[in-house]
Amino acid sequence: ALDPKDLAYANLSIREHGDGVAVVTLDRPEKRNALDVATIEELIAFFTSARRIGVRAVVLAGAGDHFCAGLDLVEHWKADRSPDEFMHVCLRWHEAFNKMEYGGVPVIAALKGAVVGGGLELASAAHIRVMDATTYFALPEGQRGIFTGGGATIRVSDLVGKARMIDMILTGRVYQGQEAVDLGLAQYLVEGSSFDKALELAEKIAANLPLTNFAICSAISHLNNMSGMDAAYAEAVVAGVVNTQPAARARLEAFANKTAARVRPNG
Ligand code: 1HE
Repeated sequence: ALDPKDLAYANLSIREHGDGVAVVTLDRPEKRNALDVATIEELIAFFTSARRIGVRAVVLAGAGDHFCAGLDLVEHWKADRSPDEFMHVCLRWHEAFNKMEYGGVPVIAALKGAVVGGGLELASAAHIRVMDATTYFALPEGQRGIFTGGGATIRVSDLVGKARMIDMILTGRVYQGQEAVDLGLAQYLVEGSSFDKALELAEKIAANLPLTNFAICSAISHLNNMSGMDAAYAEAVVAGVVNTQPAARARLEAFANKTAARVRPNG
């Protein structure tokens, strides 16, 4: 079990659900979970420590009807920041989202309502996105007179392609429903609760070996940043470590002994 003192935050509510599955909830529903400086610092703290404190998978959710309204526009307006100050705000966002994407702990985002601006940047740093009938995606930055600063130019472009990302930020276009899945904004669209589905996926994923999940949720992103030659080499090195881990031997033996489940088509 995780130590409750490792899970005490103010703007995040964190509880353990099942063996090593941490449910991390953005907990400012009265502000539609807008990302202020304090929340970003808590995301950095949690995702920096997640693997060390024994977290095996994370469900990332939002309290209330909306996942996340993006940058706290009121805090930003009141602070009247200098360019240098806002650059450093953005660097902290990148620290948080890079810790998520490259940290080696699977993150499954349970999306509902608005997933907009920085909320979409946050969601796109997760490894799996689950949406429901209420979920909608947009980049309102163009309309607000600002620009993305939390990685949308990289991660949202990766999900939907550069041309669609440019259209989203130029026009404020909203994507929802099956179309959003078809474009790659989410991998799952459920009729019921995205949270229940995300939790089901997290529990299944947490049963994988942690070193295997580490490779999947860290190495793949790193490898994608490399040249093809370097990526193939590094993939071999990662596989050398992961595929010979002692903990994998029992699973391989079960396959050899015909006691392990076979891969079958969906019934
Ligand atoms: C906020 C924020 C926010 C709500 N910052 N306070 N993001 C946006 O442009 C989206 C802005 N938000 C909205 O469009 C809507 O609020 C929602 C669609 C998300 C929700 O609508 P609704 O009708 O449920 O709520 P509301 O009445 O608009 O807001 C409720 C409260 O949340 C209200 O505060 P109150 O004190 O007056 O009650 C709102 O001010 C507050 N609130 N969203 C601050 N975003 C690193 S660069 C990233 C750049 C961006 O992310 S830009 C995109 C910003």
